[in-house]
Amino acid sequence: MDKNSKIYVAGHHGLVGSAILRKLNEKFSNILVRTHNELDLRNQKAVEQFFQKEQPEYVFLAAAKVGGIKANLDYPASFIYDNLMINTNVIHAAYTYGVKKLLFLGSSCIYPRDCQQPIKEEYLLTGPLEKTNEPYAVAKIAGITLCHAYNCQYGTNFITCMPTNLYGPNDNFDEQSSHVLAALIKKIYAAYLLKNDSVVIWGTGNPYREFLYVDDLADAGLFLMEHYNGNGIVNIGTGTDIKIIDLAHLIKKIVGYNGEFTFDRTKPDGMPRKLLNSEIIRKLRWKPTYSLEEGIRKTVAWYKERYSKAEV
Ligand code: GFB
Repeated sequence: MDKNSKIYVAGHHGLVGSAILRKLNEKFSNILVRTHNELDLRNQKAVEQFFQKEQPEYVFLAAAKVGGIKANLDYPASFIYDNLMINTNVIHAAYTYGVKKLLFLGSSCIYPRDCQQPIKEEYLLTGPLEKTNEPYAVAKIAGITLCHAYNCQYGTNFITCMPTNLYGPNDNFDEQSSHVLAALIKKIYAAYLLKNDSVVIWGTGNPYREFLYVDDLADAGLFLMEHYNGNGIVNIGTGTDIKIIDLAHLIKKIVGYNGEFTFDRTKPDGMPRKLLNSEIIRKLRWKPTYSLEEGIRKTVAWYKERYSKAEV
């Protein structure tokens, strides 16, 4: 990619897309974006017309219907339908209109629920998926398979990466539909402001999760777009994970909250662990910049600035 390459960022308002846009704005001057209202990526005709008119050279496919464990349980049909349509329409249009390179962003939930840890890319489809996010995972696996099949049949250059759990500015902080780190920031900060005695943690607090600050993901995505050409999926993680209850205590320390934690065991734990093996991207000489504590401090600062007391 050079400075004037025409680059389309699909999903630029979301956690990942907005981070990729920030990163690209540092180096490139011809970046294309469309809001959901301007272009519904589930509509094949609209996507074809957009690609025909704009002829992007590079595509970052960060658009997706995303959400935490409860959102996946509440809306399984939306998670599989929306993501299948988005992935299929954008990948096919990218082929039809000659996109030079496309980066497809998957998710660590594509791997089998009980596979060996840390998870290597080769473990894909070697066992049953985690039930709580199977529809979403199947749509992401379909997206990976689409990219690989188009590369084989049509000679396209559509690369695929699998980030671990992500967090950072522009995340979804809605208590019901968000992922755990954003949800805990919202709940713990609200309890701090309102001087509540305790904060509820869903499940047992015993699962482990690996968290990558979203600006590191954006840096990795641009790195792969510029330096990686291949049909293998590439994991993007930090290499360390943390127990959910210990994550809650870390956020509690950063926010300055002094209350306690209680557990709502009616909520599911999901995968017991999903620590990625990121050796492939490490061997390509990429590694993350932010520690978990640094990333949480930056996210809490962003959250405090963005959300007044009235909205907590
Ligand atoms: O982040 P999360 O919603 O999704 O939940 P997954 C991670 C763990 O945190 C689960 C626990 O064990 C939750 O029970 N948890 C504790 C909470 N308190 C909370 C809370 O207040 N809110 C939330 N949301 N969780 C997602 C997939 O799985 O991983 C997505 O559902 C995607 O589709 C994403 O793949 C990367 O990490 O379990």
